[in-house]
Amino acid sequence: MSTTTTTIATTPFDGQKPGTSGLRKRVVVFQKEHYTENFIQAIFTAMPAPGAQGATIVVGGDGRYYMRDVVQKIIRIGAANGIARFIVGQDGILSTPAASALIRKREADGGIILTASHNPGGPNADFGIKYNTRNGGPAPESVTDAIYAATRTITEYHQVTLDAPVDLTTLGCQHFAGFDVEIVDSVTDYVELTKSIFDFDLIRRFRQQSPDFSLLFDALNGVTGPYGRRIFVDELGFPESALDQCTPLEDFGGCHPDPNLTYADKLVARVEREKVALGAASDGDGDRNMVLSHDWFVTPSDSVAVIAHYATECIPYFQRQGLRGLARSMPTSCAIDRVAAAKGLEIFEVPTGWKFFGNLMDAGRLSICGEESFGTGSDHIREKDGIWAIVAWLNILAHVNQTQPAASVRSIMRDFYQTYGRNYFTRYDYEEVDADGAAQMINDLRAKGNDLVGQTINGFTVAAVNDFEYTDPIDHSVSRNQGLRVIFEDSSRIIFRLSGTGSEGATVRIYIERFDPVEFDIDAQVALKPLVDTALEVSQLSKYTGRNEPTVIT
Ligand code: G16
Repeated sequence: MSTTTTTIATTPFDGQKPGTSGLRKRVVVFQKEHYTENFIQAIFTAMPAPGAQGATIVVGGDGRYYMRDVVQKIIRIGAANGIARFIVGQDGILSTPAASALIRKREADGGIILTASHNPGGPNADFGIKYNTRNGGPAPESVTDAIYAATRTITEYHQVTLDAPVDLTTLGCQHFAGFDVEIVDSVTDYVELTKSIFDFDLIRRFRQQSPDFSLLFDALNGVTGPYGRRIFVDELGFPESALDQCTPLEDFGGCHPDPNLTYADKLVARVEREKVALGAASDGDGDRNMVLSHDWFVTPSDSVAVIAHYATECIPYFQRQGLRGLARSMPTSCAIDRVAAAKGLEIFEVPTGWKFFGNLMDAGRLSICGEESFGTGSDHIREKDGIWAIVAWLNILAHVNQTQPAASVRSIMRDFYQTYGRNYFTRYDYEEVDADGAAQMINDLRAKGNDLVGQTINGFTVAAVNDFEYTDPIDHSVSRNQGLRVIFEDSSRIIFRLSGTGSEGATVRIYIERFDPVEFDIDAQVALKPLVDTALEVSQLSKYTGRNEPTVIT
């Protein structure tokens, strides 16, 4: 099919700086004339060497409103910038982990993932564009900085003109003058990869031998519905009733597709009412996960630590290659550190953002990592992987039940605490507060940091106050101001951070952690109440933000 290339004059937009994970804004912002085109052009301008000419890229997203329009724009602008091959999920659909897996499997030069992750979708909600590099992971800051710089100086973008939109529904390769578009099944490669990691036979046997064991997977109307159906129902044999909200919708059915106790309230209620043994959810684009049972909520910080604890005992992928090292984001609880110490493994503490794990994985020093923000994963890909974490729990449950019949999520957690002690953890989010007030609060806290040292507040004596700074052990890049930490003499911590993924105002996050070596059964909110009060007192949060209650507690 013949094409012509046109060049369109444009001017820069303010604020096209990628955040924690790509550029996220309201759909109406992306719909402004030239706004999306500018950002896409900036990605191709800034693509790491050898650049866009002749490159292969993977394109797909979570199915949210406006995604299919943007897939067409990427193909037109990408082709005009020299992209030779676009590998696109059918109908534009690829979960974030599936996109990462595809970039790696096909040895593509990179990928563009269209998602605002757990943020709501629809004409009045959010959209997002994220660039991943050839390792399959989110672009590091050096690349996102280059993209941002390109958005600041852009004067024109290039696009090919096509007679009709590219057909995104028919599998196979379409040839155009100078480039190809290959439409691939969105699910198959990912399912094959997952089967190669876990012991599907063991899980099937466990399911057959444990008729009382029930699974409920809620995709929150996000992208993972078809992935969940293929894995949990077709492959593992769970009944169709084990699935809920598994049809991807452009607006996620009006829900907030974020797997936590607040936004996945339908799942939480059903798990309690129906006495479900393993309840699980993933977010809009499939990289986050939540795991719970009718009598226990597994914090993400605990979840990754438990998976690391059992990995080489029962998960074939880790039995084959061993554990190279473990890691967590800084605000994530230190439970995984205890596993690393017991196993004699390296442990890394990185800033919030999955992109910080990539270099360590590429260097062969990191196998399993996680974040308190419901992200869990391993070096099988370079994104966090919601379904991976859920299948990991099924694999562990199946394994432990071989020697302890009727072992449950709760009993596994109890055993874990008995071995390592319990890191109580909670996070308070104050969403969409006034950005200036939030920034002022952090600045003032930073300024009075040293004065706090030595003070005793609510019985906790401050040992140190500092801004987290990270030097990447592989490329030695430095990331500063990654969260303000108040550390107490008993090793309890309070961390203040502004989210990098919101689309309006600012979101303040307060992370609170306390270790208890012997008491495991206190309700986390009760165990942490004195520290929460301390955090609110130290920060004067309500004075700066006008908020008395958090939007979300996890
Ligand atoms: C993204 C990043 C995660 C990060 C999370 C929260 O997740 O990939 O690494 O932990 O945001 O970031 P923040 O606290 O800055 O909002 P996702 O699922 O939104 O891509």
